[in-house]
Amino acid sequence: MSGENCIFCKIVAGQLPAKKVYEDDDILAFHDINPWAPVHFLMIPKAHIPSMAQLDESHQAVMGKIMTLAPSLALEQGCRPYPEGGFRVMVNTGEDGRQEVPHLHVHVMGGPRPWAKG
Ligand code: DGP
Repeated sequence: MSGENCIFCKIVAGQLPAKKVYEDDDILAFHDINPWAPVHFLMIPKAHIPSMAQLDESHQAVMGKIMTLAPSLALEQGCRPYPEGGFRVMVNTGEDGRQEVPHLHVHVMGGPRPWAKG
């Protein structure tokens, strides 16, 4: 399942380049092209889900995988350990949520402050 003209589906398909952080059959993580923080990567389901607003029970496993993997990837990518360090997780959803790319993605941001944004 892939969204026509979806840039993140194109990254999943290898049609657009990305600096990958993690990949398995269900999910992909890659560096954000416009980082807000010293560490800033995105975690996405490979299947095209437009946003968090479309989630239902069938997505519990893939979303659970993303949320439980995020802490170890954050540490691997250079976030400092909790509680002095930690990270910020953000899922922008829809126009009011300032979502720009209509393929569900979880931002994971961290590293020493100050950050460029956020
Ligand atoms: P959002 O506002 O939550 O939809 O943020 C989308 C993010 O996706 C934004 O921080 C920039 C990032 N982004 C957009 N296009 C690309 C791309 O082609 N490659 C990568 N790596 N990131 C992208």
